[in-house]
This record gives sequence, C-alpha cells and structure tokens, in this order.
Amino acid sequence: MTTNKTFTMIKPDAVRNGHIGAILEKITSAGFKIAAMKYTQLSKRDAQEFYAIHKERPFYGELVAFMTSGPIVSAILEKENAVEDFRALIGATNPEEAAEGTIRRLFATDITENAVHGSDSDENAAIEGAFHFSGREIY
Ligand code: RTP
Ligand code: MG
Repeated sequence: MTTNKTFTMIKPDAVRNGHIGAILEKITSAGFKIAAMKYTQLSKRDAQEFYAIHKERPFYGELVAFMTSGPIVSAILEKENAVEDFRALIGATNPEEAAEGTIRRLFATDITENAVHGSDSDENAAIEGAFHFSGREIY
C-alpha cells in the first residue's frame, strides 16, 4: 500500500467555535494519521504568502484578515490517496454546497470562514507542509 500526505489547517472560525476536537475526531476516524501538528497563529505576511495564488482574487484581503484573526491548528496528514480523500472529507468550499456529513457542512460558518483547509494537489501538499513545518517536526 502506498501512503501519501496532505496538509490541513483548522481555521480561526472553527477554533473560536470550539470545534478542534470534533474535527480531529472526523479526520482520524476517516483513517488519516497525524505526521505533524501545531497550534499557532499566522502573521499577515505568512497568510499573504500562503495564499499568494489568490492575490488577484476579490476575496484575497478578506481571506488574509480572516486567516490572521486568531489561532489555527496546522497539520500534515498521512493516508493512501490523502489529497483527494481529504478534499472529499471536508466538502465544497461553500458550506451550503458541501455534502451532508462533510466537515465544512458540519462546522463551517460561510464561504470565507469555512472551518478547514485542504491541499489541492500532491505538489501543493508538499509546499504547504514545508511552509509550516521543519523536517524535524514531521514524523
Ligand atoms: P482551501 O484552499 O482553504 O482548502 O479552500 P478551497 O480550495 O476549497 O478554496 P480556494 O478556492 O482555494 O479558496 C481559498 C479560501 O479562500 C476563501 N474564499 N472566499 N468569498 C469568497 O468568494 C471566497 N472564495 C474562497 C475560503 O476560505 C477558501 O477556503
Ligand atoms: Mg484551495
């Protein structure tokens, strides 16, 4: 069996609303192993760089303000087919469009404050994991 990795953040809305434990339970119950994890807060510069791909989008300023508005939990997760399976577990970006039982459907506030991040490719999973964790923090 091949295993691979994805990167996630429990975003400030879900942390503020007390959902860290319930979200981690959904993640581990779905078969993801935790390879790295920390409780931290993004600086404005961190968030601008992490979301640089969206810098021309109209929601970029709002996204950076939201992602720096409080602490987050960031983690590297390991599972066979990790990126695709995790995107399925979290559901659509807009929680109103997210499938029943998905993390965003259960815990997100709206399309901006949508509870969790999930990498969209193996390449971005590696880039995003390395942005948040040094080699010594990954097990
Ligand atoms: P993520 O990167 O956080 O896993 O989310 P995603 O792939 O489902 O969505 P993406 O298009 O990459 O957008 C990144 C984050 O920007 C915020 N967003 N706001 N107001 C809006 O129209 C809007 N669209 C996106 C969300 O926080 C989204 O997760
Ligand atoms: Mg994305």
